Amino acid sequence: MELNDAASLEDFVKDYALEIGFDLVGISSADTFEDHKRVTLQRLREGLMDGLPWFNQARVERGTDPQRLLPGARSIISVALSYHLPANGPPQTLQGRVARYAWGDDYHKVMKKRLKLYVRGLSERLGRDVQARWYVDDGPMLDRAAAQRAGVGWFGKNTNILTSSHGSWVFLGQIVTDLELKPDAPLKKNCGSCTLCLRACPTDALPAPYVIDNERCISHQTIENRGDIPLEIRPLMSDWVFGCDICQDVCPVNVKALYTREQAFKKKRFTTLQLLEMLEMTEDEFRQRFSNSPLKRAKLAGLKRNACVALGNSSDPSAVPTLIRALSEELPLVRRHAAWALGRLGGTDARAALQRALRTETDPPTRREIQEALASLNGSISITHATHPVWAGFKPTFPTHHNIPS
Ligand code: B12
Ligand code: SF4
Ligand code: SF4
Repeated sequence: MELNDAASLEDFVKDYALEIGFDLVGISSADTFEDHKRVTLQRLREGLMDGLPWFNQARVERGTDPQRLLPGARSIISVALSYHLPANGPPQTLQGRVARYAWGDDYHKVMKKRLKLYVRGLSERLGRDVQARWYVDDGPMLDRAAAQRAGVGWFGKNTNILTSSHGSWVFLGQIVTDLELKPDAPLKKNCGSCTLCLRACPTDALPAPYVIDNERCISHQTIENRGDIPLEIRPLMSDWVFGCDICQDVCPVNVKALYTREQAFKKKRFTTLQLLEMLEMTEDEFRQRFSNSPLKRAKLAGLKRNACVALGNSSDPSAVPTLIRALSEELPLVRRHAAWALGRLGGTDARAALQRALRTETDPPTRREIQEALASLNGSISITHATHPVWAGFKPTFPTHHNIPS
């Protein structure tokens, strides 16, 4: 695509983005995102973004002001790239489920490489040094607010950006640039009276339309949380070990979403994880296996912790021997979640192993977790959720499915 072939500069910019491999593109002004800043700062104050220490006021203020990202910014080009692939059948027993966005290569690398090529191509084709900053996910911009303003898609009640052609199965990227471009209009679409996602979320992480309570979201717990998963969330996580797709799987807009054309996402490298293998993985193996995958974000300790939770939810007693070995894991975080899982699976071997572990365990929170697992095996709970260190301070506003005797 050359400038001379296009009817306008805007058409050229958009056609070239599609030619280089993005699925959708739109343009918006470089004005500040005043409304989104206000809403986001309010969410921060209400504690709805708790658990993400890096997502703070300074970041939001900077990310919603394009002039602070690129002095002299005139426009924002928003792109979307699909990662949608046909669904797999339900996972086998002892497998954990991975959210679709992480099935292939690391999208940050894929998108940023392409955005860099795109900006370089723009400069070459326009015969001038185009000033630009580009962001995908880990930048300070509110990617969804930019995509919405550029008409790439509209906000769904599950907080994701929905697109007409590719549903919500898209990654979003932004280029803040000094190119003066006529903006596109936001789409006049919305969810109407549908509330399927709000009702499908197993942890009530969507307390109202367009609102997410970060700490209740399985995606947060399995990926971003570096500590213990709250006790009441664990049984609700089912077999999700990295991310969660439930509120997108039920979305009617996604029914006819086109599939990705991107080779890096077509590979289906990690649609599931073998839970027992995960629990015995070494740091070296982890680095080798996940170096170019979004899964590395959870770190080995996080994936082992998540594997314990999924095994605890599996009702499969064949997991017991591996979980018993995990009681001697180096990391107390993993030992604690292994103890919880053994308390859920039960059986004489699990009980004996928990009793043995209690004799040697020195880490106080882990000791308490073992005691609680033993108590739940005995049909009574020695430490109440309110006083449990993991549980204390957590907002107990939705029903718990933990093993509390009636
Ligand atoms: C923090 C974060 C998370 C957190 C918090 C999620 C959240 N909703 O904020 C957690 C870890 C839970 C998470 C999970 C996921 N994430 Co995430 N995440 C982000 C990140 C880094 C920041 C999001 C943010 O700014 N949140 C602040 C809150 C306040 O924003 P918000 O919930 O979108 O609220 C806005 C709207 O509700 C709107 N609004 C408010 N009131 C109203 C009223 C009306 C009527 C309307 C229309 C709108 C509206 O204004 C708010 C401010 O913009 C972005 C990348 C980025 N830099 O933007 C990716 C990003 C949002 N995540 C992404 C993905 C793919 C996911 C997951 C699907 C991954 C998975 N499968 O597990 C899940 C989806 C969970 C969900 N239902 O949202 C994609 C989303 C792509 C898309 N199609 O929308 C992004 C954009 C990354 C990217 N560049 O591709 N994520
Ligand atoms: S990703 Fe899962 S846990 Fe998070 S809001 Fe959607 S359905 Fe709920
Ligand atoms: S499931 Fe329904 S309410 Fe939720 S995002 Fe999709 S269309 Fe909107």
